[in-house]
Amino acid sequence: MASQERVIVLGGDGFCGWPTSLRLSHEGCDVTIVDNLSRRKIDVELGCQSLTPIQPIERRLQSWQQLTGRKIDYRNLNIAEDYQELAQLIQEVRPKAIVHFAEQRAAPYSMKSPRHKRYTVDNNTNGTHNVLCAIVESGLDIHLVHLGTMGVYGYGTAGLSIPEGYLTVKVDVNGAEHEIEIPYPPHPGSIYHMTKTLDALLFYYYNKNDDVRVTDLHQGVVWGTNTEETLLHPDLINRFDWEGDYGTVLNRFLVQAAVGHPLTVHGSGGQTRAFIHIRDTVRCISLAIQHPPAHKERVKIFNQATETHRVRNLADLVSRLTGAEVRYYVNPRNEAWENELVIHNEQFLELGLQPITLSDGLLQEVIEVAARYRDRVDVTKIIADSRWRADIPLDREGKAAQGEPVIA
Ligand code: NAD
Ligand code: USQ
Repeated sequence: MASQERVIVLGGDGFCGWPTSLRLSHEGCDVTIVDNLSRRKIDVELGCQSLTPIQPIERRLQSWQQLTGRKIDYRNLNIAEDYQELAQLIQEVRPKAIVHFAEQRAAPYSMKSPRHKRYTVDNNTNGTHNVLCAIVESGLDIHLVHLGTMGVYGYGTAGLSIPEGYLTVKVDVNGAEHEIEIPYPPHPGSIYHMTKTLDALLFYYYNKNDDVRVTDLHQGVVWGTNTEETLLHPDLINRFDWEGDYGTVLNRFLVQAAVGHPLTVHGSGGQTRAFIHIRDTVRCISLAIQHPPAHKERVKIFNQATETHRVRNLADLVSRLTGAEVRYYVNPRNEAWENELVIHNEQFLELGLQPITLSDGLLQEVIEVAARYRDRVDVTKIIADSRWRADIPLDREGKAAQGEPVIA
């Protein structure tokens, strides 16, 4: 990364945004974080806290400066509401790139109630639109790097290897066969995932109409917690979600094992998902900033995931490593009982990413972090109680038999 490049990181206080901000600063960028701290407020709403004791943003930034001599600026703005302030900030900073993490990112939280559904759509869609609109208003040549999700594709339901954003299809025009590339058909599985498909349409439009250069990173489930930079000092520790709404599956299983809770497999555990370690997340974002699309190039889409795993296999792996009991729960979600998932991810590999995988020993690191902070876990908040439909029974005991769907 060329030094002194200015980058704005929207959502830079969050799980992916914080280590990314540190990495970009370490690489020599002048980083400005924008975050309204909504994620910290949602912790209060849910009565939970990060497994790891995260420090207030001011202290995080002060420690980073003391340790490295590098200053990161911070603005508390709601990008979905404070349009004028956001537009002014962009004019002031004149960034080369904006990295956009600032969305409500939990599928279960987005399905909790009408209020949560509406908040997720308002926050995510308005936020993304405001950023695009402010980039155009600024008249500056800014590359927008957005964190999307593998979930926009619907996890391999078509039975093919999922391409990086665009699908080649054959169409019959007056008896002659033509090959065209279309955006992969959206197939979201929650209100949250749906907002990412709406984002994609906003990117398509602003790219076509205003030539805004956009990279959309279709990221898989992130696991792990530490990066090289967050390990420098306890004040820089990254957040670690484990409860029923925000905790993602592998990190949750590792925390459950640490506190002696059965591993909460939803349904048969036949769901296959794509995964990436947080250290690869920060590497990928740095690579994406260094390789922007050209002018007039369509939205560049990367599949930001390094391997795929079936949920019950992850549970078995964690059980083998820790001795935890694996238990099958009624799936609170409306999702395929079993699915295969094969993905293309060559673009980042061609740019030099050397993927971290589950076999690289970093599971042990997460097991140690979970053991160190297990006293901060409220076990009553472990079960996911957000249901996709009112007719799905809430299962707090985990008595669902594997192979017997409770809801078809
Ligand atoms: P997070 O909730 O930890 O971080 C998001 C940050 O954005 C929070 O600090 C929050 O306060 C801030 N924010 C939200 N709305 C805002 C607004 N309107 N204005 C200003 N700040 C706002 O989430 P994360 O895990 O870091 O995820 C970041 C992005 O990566 C999300 O867009 C998510 O969809 C995507 N992603 C995450 C994962 C994962 O497993 N964590 C996987 C794939 C994609
Ligand atoms: N699951 C369990 N038990 C649990 C938790 C989850 O069996 O205790 C299952 C879920 O039912 C689902 C799978 O594990 O089938 C993944 O769930 P998750 O909570 O780990 O991930 P998800 O809801 O898909 O969302 C996460 C992030 C989101 C991101 C997405 C990437 O929260 O921001 O977009 O991963 S992806 O899954 O590729 O769409």
